[in-house]
Amino acid sequence: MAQEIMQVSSLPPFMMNALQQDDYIVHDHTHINDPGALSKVTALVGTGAAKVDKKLLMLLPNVKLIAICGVGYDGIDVDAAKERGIVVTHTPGVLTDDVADLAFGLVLSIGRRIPQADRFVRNGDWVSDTFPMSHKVSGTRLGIVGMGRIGRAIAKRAAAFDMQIAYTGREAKADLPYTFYKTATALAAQVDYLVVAVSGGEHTKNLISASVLDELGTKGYLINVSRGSVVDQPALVQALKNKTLAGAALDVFWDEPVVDPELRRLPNVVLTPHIASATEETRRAMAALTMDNLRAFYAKKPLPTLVPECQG
Ligand code: 8YV
Repeated sequence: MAQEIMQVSSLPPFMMNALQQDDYIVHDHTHINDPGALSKVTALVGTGAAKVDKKLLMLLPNVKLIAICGVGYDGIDVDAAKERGIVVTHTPGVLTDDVADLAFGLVLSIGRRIPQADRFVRNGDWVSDTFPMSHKVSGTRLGIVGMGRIGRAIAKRAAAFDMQIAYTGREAKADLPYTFYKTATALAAQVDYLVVAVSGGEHTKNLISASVLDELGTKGYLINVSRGSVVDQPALVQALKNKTLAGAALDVFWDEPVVDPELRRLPNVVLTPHIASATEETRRAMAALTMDNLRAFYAKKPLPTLVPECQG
């Protein structure tokens, strides 16, 4: 019998094809017009953008799995899910390198002003003007907020650029040679580039506050590849406008895909549309891992990548 599942965000075409090939009946929660179908749904599937709260789960009495195609699952009320005996899976590991690559690309872009230089040439400004000098990346100081898988992969790249690496997180990691700071504020005071790679959610909301930005200072750059919610965005816009911060390179935003027009107008920013894991290869690997979790669930086998809160 075909299993009925519900998508809780848009899904890439190759994921939809894989679901169809496996004979799942896929409902879309924004278009559900048959209330009878709600009780037939046994699993939810969505990307890191999915929002699943208690209210939605109450409408779905037979859901027992939420399979997220993404490493971040801050949109999912995991406590509410666990209370109802629902397990949550995600896709860690397969996207680590891509996210670290983009983070480092953003470090280079904002420090060396690559997108601005590209616009300068395209606009024909080169014939009459000289592009202003940028700032060094090699040999400078890099701070990482959140030393998980992605933080470590960013550190590896920074080490190849001879950067002095420091970090903050829940605790110091005994196996790492980098300097640990207890708070993001203390770390920000000691670095030129501050890269945010911590997970999103209530516990990290506005962690990069006005005072962290103040410490990073007039020569400091902020790079964010985690979640928009981690940065106090109005404070960031203010700091950039007042030039109390040198610049920011952001892949994630409050209320994305809508991006604050003030931020879009600023010259000292590099903005990308949440593309850190968006390579053909990695998105396919993420979809494949999501399918593995779904298949294991219906085959009553151990789930490959449960979120930490659902392990053990
Ligand atoms: C995408 C992400 O948002 O993995 C994450 O947490 O933010 C991204 O990879 C998305 O989940 C892709 O499906």
